[in-house]
Parts: sequence; C-alpha cells; structure tokens
Amino acid sequence: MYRFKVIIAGDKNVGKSSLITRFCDNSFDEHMKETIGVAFKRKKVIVVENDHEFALGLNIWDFGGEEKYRKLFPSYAYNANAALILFDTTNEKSLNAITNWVKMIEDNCMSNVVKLLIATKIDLKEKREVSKKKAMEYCNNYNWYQEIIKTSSKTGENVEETFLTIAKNLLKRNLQKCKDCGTFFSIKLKFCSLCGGKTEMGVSPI
Ligand SMILES: Nc1nc2c(ncn2[C@@H]2O[C@H](COP(=O)(O)OP(=O)(O)O)[C@@H](O)[C@H]2O)c(=O)[nH]1
Ligand SMILES: [Mg+2]
Repeated sequence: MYRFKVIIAGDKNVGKSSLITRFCDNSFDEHMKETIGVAFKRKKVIVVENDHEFALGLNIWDFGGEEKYRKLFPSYAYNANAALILFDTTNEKSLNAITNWVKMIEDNCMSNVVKLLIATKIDLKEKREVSKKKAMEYCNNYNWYQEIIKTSSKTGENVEETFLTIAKNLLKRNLQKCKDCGTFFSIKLKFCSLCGGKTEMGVSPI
C-alpha cells in the first residue's frame, strides 16, 4: 500500500468537510459543524494503470478555513503530497480567495505537490454566482492548471472522480517502474527497492 497525505484548502463554508464526509462515509449533512483547527480521515483507493492494480492509502486532512486557524497552515501542509483547492460556485469571493490558498500551498508544500481545483455545490444551480467561463479565466493564470472538477457533496456527483484523479496523479508523480523486474518504486530512489536494478535516467514514470 502506498500512503499519501492529501490536504484540502479553501475558504470557510466552501464545502471542505462535506467533500471529505461524502467520500469517506458516503453521507451528507445540511448542517455540517464548523471544523475546529485540523481534522483527519483515511480511505483506501484502488487505481488501475498499465494493467496493474495499485492500492493507495489516502490520509485526508481537513482544515478550519477561518482566519484564526491560518497560522496552523504551515504545519497542516507539511509533507503533503496533494492539495485540493476548493471554491464554492455559489460564492464568487471564494473563487478570488484561491490565489491566497495556492500561495500558501506553494510556500509550505514540496514542489512536486499535486494540485487540483475543485468547484463545489453544483447542485445549487439557482444560487450560482460563478460561471464556468469565469472560473476558467481565473484558473488559466496558473501554469499547472489542467481542469476544474465540478462536484456536489449533496448528490455525490464527481466526488469519487475527484479522489481518483488525485490518486492517479500521485502515482504518476511519485512512482517509477523498474526496467529489470517491473516493480514500481519511489521516484526518489536510484535503485529498485526489490531487485536493485538501476534507474534509467530520463525515463518517465508510469
Ligand atoms: N447544497 C449543497 N450544500 C453543500 C454542499 N457542500 C457543502 N454544503 C453545505 O455548505 C455548508 C458548509 O459546508 P462545510 O463542509 O462545513 O464547509 P467547510 O467550512 O469548507 O468545511 C454546510 O451547510 C453544508 O451542508 C453541496 O455540494 N451542496
Ligand atoms: Mg469544515
């Protein structure tokens, strides 16, 4: 099992705790309690890549988005392998706040941290303040930006997909395949952890 730390960033009330609760417990609470400081959940994800099944243990860290908790962010983000950055489609301010969250992630995480942008509460169509065009224009500022995943923790839409996308990116960014024995091992190692085969320089990971 490969273990990774995943953190969730975004303003208070964007739906961070709800996304984690839908993914880990498959439930939703209209009156979700405010997150005090930092909370933590675990879930196993199976990814199939190149006919190979990988089991990933995601350690998912939740964070109280309130201003008073911001000083905890460096220790919260420490050693994170992936960060989900959330904005609420019913609150335009939460989209503009992304800049700060991205900066805090880049200042406090490793340079190879996987970053993914998530739009939340897409079931609330009548309250929508952020159009797809506006969100894309905003996010085009980031050179790492690939896609915005649109989610609803209420209906569950795209919640599994969010964490599967994270898991696939984590594999690509952290593992390499041994050319001698086919084992997957950490990209940081120069020799295969099973057979000792040497890493071929420049060979891209899976
Ligand atoms: N309709 C709807 N409400 C949501 C959704 N996600 C979160 N909420 C509600 O938004 C509020 C804030 O959610 P919460 O997860 O506590 O946000 P957090 O502060 O970022 O952790 C709660 O009342 C949730 O029930 C969603 O996908 N759809
Ligand atoms: Mg919360």
